[in-house]
Amino acid sequence: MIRLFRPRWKQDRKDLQQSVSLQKDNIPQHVAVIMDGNGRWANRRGMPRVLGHQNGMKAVKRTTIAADELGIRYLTLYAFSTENWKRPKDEVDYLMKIPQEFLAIELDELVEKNVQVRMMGYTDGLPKHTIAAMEEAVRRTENNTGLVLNFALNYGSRREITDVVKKAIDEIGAGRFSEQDITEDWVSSKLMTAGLPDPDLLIRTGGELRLSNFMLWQMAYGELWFTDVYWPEFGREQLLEAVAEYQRRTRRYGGLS
Ligand code: V07
Repeated sequence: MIRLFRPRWKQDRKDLQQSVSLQKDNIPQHVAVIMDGNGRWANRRGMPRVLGHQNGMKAVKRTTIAADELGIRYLTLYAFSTENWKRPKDEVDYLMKIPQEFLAIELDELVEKNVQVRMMGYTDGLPKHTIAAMEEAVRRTENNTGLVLNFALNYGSRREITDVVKKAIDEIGAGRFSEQDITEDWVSSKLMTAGLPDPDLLIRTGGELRLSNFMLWQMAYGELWFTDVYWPEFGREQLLEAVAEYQRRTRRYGGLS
């Protein structure tokens, strides 16, 4: 049992006094996060939306460090969906600069902390500078053996699954494959998450209760945890709370415990 106390400056607040107790042997291996509520967080403060994204970047940093400390092995963050192109051009342009900005500040530390950076998503439509920055991060960390930090960028689950269907048809058409070869494991091995275990826990911040086209296949049995907290406010405490709740749930995979 590890006992993680609230920071000292919060200990005089009655409502925050309880500590979070976690079982060390039941930490979710793979946690996925829909980082929602950045724009609304900024609006609330009368700030431009981009400042919400800017502060969202800081939450990415905090959450990565906390996940690493907790012993989470894989952290997948939904940074940009295939639907986000519908946003105003200025905002999209700004979002596309974030990977570069984030990595300029954080990559050295990620390398040093033995974090392996990964990407999943479609490169079409992404600016060259964004792709180049991400490729550099992947290359510089590919031999790292610690936390896998997987960014979902221009990712959409239906498109991902549709691509696997097309691939199956190709394989059969080319005579390399018969229908019986198309198993669940085969499908999993052709998804963008190939090589990663399915998420054990999905966190969505910002109050919406939807999957929004994120890891539909992979989340067949994963636990869901929703919070009203906006992403820029998310950090170690909220992650601990989510993991504590995860540990309270019995996972039966459709069978009996
Ligand atoms: C983005 C900050 C977090 C809240 C969600 C929207 C805004 C980190 C990345 C990132 C992506 C790839 C990479 C390194 C960092 C990022 C986008 C948006 C597009 F290699 N945060 N973040 N990418 N936001």
